[in-house]
Parts: sequence; C-alpha cells; structure tokens
Amino acid sequence: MIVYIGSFKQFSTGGKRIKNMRILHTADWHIGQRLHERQRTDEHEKFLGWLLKKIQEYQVELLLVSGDIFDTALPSSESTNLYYRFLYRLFDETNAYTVITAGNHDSARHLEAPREFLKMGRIHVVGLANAADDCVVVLPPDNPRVAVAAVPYLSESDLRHLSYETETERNERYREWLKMFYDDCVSAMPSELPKILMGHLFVQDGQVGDSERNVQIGGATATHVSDFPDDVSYVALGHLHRPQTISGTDYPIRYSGSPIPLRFNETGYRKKIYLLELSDDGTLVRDEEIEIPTFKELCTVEGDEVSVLSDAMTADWRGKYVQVKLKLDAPRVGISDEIRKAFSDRGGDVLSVELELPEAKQGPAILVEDMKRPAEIFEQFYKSNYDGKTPDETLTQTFRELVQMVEESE
Ligand SMILES: [Mn+2]
Repeated sequence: MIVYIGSFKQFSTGGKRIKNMRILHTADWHIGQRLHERQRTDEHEKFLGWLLKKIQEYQVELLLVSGDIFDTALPSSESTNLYYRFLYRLFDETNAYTVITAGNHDSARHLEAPREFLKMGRIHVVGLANAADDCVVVLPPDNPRVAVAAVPYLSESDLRHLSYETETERNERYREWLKMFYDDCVSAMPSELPKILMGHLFVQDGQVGDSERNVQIGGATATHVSDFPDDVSYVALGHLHRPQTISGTDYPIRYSGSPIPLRFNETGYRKKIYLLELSDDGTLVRDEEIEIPTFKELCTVEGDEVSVLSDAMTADWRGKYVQVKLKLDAPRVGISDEIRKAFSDRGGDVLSVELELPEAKQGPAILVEDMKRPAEIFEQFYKSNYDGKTPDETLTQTFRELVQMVEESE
C-alpha cells in the first residue's frame, strides 16, 4: 500500500512546480436509490469503479462531489459500505484530495460524522455550515494551490423565523443570505489562490427534471447568476440531474448532473463528469466533459398492444429496465402480465405498465329495476362506454367472480 498524506506526488523538476491542477467535478450520486423497488447498487458500484479509473488515468489531484451522496438520510449498510469502500480506494490507489458536501437528500450530520477521520485520508467532508469559515478548504494543506468553498445544501429552514415576513420577503432574504455566504467564502480565502465554489442549490435558468421536483427548487427561492462573486475560477454545483452550464459569468457555473439516470425521463441525454485543469493564476486551461458509460439501460416503449408486443418480440431486452405506456381502446384483463412476460422472454425487466384508456363517456342512465342480473347491467355499462362493444369472456367471468365474492361476504 502506498500512502501519500498531506502533499501531492511531485511531478515538477528542480523544485519549481510547473504542473496545472487536474480536477474532476461530479454530484448527485444518490447511492441507495431504488427505481420501482429495484436496487441500483450494481450501477453505482460500476460507476464508482469507472470514476476511480478516470482519476488514475488523468492523474486527477482533486475530486469534487457536490451533494446528494446518498438518496436517503439514513442509508442502508450496503450503501454505506459501497461509499466507504470507494473512499478507501481513493486514499489507497490515488493521490487525489477529495471534497464532499451534503445535499438536500443527505443527512448533514450523518455524512460529516467521520469528518476528522476522513481528513487523514485526504478526504474533506462538509455537512453542516453555519459560517463561511466552516466551508473553506485550502489544498494541499502544506503547499496550497487552490481554495475550495465546500458549501453544502443550505436549507431555507435554517433561516431565523420572522413572524411579520411575507413569503416573498422570506425568499428574498434566503437569496440574500446565500449571496452573502458566498461573498464571505471568497473573503475567507487567501486572495492569491485560485478559487472554486461548490453548492447544492437551484440557479435560475437551470433545467429541471422530474426527479428533483420533490425538493424546493421553485423559481422564487432560486439563486441568480449575478449573486455569485467575481474572482472565481469555477462553480461546481449539484441538485439538478441534467449536466448543464449556466451562462452569464466569465467562469463556468455548472451542474455535473447525476451519474446514473434516476428516472425514466432522465434518458434523453448522456450523463457526464467534468475534467478541469487549473493553472496557478486561476485560469481554466482545460474544461472537458467525459461521458459516463450507460451501466444499465432504461427504455420507454409506447404504443398500442400490437406495436408494444411486436417491439417486445423483435428487440433484445437483455439487462434493460423497461417502462411501458400502453394505449388501449378498452380495459383488458391480464394485459399487463402478458406484456411483462413478452419482454422478460427476451431478457427485459418491465418496471411499470401504464395504461392509457379513452376517457369514459357519459353513457345513458341504466334503470336498475329494469335489469334482473348484475351481469346484464355490467354488459350494458360496458357497451355504452366502449362504442357498443361487448365485454370479452374473461372480463365477464372476472365480473361474475367479483359479484360472487361480494355476495359471499355479505
Ligand atoms: Mn439530487
């Protein structure tokens, strides 16, 4: 085992450093996330293995992870194990420093509990931050070349409650607080060092996907591009799952996005990490995206029964998660199972079948006293709702069984 503590391996000659600093930016890992009850551990494990290789391949000296490390505040032992195994390999198999911040999904206290211990392994974790001083990390400690403001998710609920305040005023005060926080961070940094800011927040103009909707990202509480200070080289953000650079400043304000698609609607674009090279004077001499391989494909199949079944039978679905959106003229018993089987016969795993039925028309009122048997009422109801079609035998049989169950239970 090779251990380098406190300083990078020296690459320069004659004592004078000439090398720029290589940095990787990632965020929103959401370790422990489940998709329709399927565990994603395997995908996360593959991603972390791939990330470690990239760190070695590019001789990365600083890894930035901008929040939402875990999907839940109390991650399972399996998720925790995966995370710490990765951190150990970072320490053991690379020379990189790492800065990790808590996102809104993480428990800030839980994440930073081993803070002092991890620091021995060149890993800096910031969960809670009451002031800018809690966030500023200068690296390497004995020969500083970069200053990082490791700002975690700052919750609006941390703002002092003022009873006379309107919601708009409170939102404005939150925005002002974030702006001041970043200004304070820059003031707390040695002025001669290149400066990188981290954050887990929503910047106005960022594109929002479905999987972030459950958090407070409304436009009202959004940070504005103009809220970020001058004299910064890069802003490494987390929170939005689509990789994107927000324009409006002379340095990149960027979301790396999540490394794996967390929902079916996160599949129309490639997932990425960002590789930066920072010169001693704070210039970004390299700014590249690296596409993350797809470790598991998420597919959406849409159409009527015939087209969906033909898709199921003509393609190779091995190792893929499938979401089916099925258009039907009338409800049909057992159709979901039929579709699941068709895909699984070719290796696919159907996670959900959404049925899309024509809107039920208001049929003529049926006079119950005219009818003798519930089955007749059912048939008339069905005909009036589905263009005069008769329910098929399976559906009629199911209805009879249902009536029987109700009668027996009475
Ligand atoms: Mn997230």
